Amino acid sequence: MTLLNNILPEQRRGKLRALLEQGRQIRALEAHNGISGIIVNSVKVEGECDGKPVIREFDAIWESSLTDSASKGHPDIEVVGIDSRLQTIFEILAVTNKPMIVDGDTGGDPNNFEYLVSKLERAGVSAVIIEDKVFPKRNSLETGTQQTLEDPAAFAQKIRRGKKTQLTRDFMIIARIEALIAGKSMSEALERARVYLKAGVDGIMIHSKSEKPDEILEFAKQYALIQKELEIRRPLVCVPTTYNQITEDELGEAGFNIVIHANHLLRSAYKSMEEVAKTLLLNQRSFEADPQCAPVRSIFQAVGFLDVKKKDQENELASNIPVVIPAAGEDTLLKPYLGNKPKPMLEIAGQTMLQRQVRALNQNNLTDITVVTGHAHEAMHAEGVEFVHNPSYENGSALQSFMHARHKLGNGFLMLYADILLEENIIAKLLQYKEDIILVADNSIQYHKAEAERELDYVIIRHKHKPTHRRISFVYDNTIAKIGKKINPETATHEFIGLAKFSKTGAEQLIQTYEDCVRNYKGKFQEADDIARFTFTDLIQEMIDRGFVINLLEIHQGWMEIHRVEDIELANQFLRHIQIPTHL
Ligand code: SPV
Ligand code: MG
Repeated sequence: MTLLNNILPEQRRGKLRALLEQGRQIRALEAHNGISGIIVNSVKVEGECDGKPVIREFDAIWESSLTDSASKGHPDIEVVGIDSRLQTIFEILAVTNKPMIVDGDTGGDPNNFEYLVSKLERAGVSAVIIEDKVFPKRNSLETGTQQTLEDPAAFAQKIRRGKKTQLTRDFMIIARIEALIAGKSMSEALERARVYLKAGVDGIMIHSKSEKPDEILEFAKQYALIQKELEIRRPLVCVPTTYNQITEDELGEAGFNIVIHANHLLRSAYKSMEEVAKTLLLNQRSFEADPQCAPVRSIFQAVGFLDVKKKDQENELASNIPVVIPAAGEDTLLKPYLGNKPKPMLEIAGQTMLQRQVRALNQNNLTDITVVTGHAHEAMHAEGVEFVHNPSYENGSALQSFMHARHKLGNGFLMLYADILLEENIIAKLLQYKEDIILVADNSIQYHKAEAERELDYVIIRHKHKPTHRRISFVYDNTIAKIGKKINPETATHEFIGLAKFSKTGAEQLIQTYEDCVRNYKGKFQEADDIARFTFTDLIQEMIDRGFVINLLEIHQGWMEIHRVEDIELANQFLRHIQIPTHL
């Protein structure tokens, strides 16, 4: 269902009468379900007339008994009950905003008709057309079908009852004359029109199954005289299914105010569906049927799925996306410096690393922060953070520890390594991107040689480019081809900084790949000697190999990794002057 055409019943109901009162000729097309309603509502052709642009579209939706019944696999004999018809009517109303004219069949007996009028008017339908036949009617188009006409006085009484029931002036009741369908004379048809007009009907439909328009044109001529005689102007309606060589303009000139194309979407859909079904049988595959089918994306567009996707992405941006900080492992290099503390508790210029990370996240409205602990977890603390402990952190991989926060990952998340300090604006920039999986990577290794003793998470992007200036830039323009510590530093274009964002879809892809790897692989895996110790970057490389798109947000500096004692001293120097509120 698309919400694009959302409209209230009272806003829609009066549209048909208003258009008619403006003197507009109404072009209506049949709809039998939501998606055909969307087509009637939205299809346009554009052209030019006398140098001026012209747009032609349908003015109203015809909710046909023939096509509603047929789309449910039933004959058009009033066997599809009113509740089922209403269901279709609501379905179409929910996705359209143009006026709807409902084919009310005979309208049932006067009591039934009152209920029908009340329900349709409430729903925002603009008009109902009822035919002067006896319930249960037979469709009008098949020759040789027995057609039993209603007594005109009884039908006029039904019209009066209906008119009394409606609450607004907006709603219209139109009487459909079936005399010509039943083989009766033109004078009987005209006499019926006179009786129904006197009963207060809002318009007349003259139906015919002749292949020539002659009889309805004759009716229209005489109808003009009756209107003159009664000093009223009430719209005249026709359904040119059998006499379809006459144009709307010609019908308009003859006095018809509403032209209904009554069954064409169902008939064309039926033909096309049958052809596609046969093509599939003949070829035992759907490839040959593709040209006969709309692309799936066109359907997604029509029914509003692409809007939903867009809103989901916007919602994700605006929402407090969970952040997971894996911090279970022990840092052996800094052990003498850390003592019994875990690395996130390392103080840099008076604040722990974790406090600094929490502050940078909070400044981006990210408050749902989970830290996975392992080594020295008793010493881990920070306000506003949920801790999840992995007691067996020593036996498994860092990824296994990360998956202890699995309950936070399902709807999308941010992952942040515990040993980096970064400027808040890097997080802000990352939050703006809508890609399913995006890793933040620094391009400064393109300007200086990597230090030999440091093991970096190197990245090679798909389309290597040479940046022309050294200012901080956040130009996201590529996807990752390779990631890992064993990449030749000379060929690396970037360094992964330990910050990544996953949408709901991206998170699903990551988790599924992780679970598949854990279940099905043994021994060496990507760069890991053993799958039991595979890392985040191993998993990302596996995803790349499997064809998932891993995007890259390029930055230039603005972050640092605390890896060696020198890094701590450097960070102290940089951050000493920055005041951080103590409650963080
Ligand atoms: C319908 O579309 O259901 C109609 C028009 O009533 S006709 O089928 O021509 O009777
Ligand atoms: Mg009908």
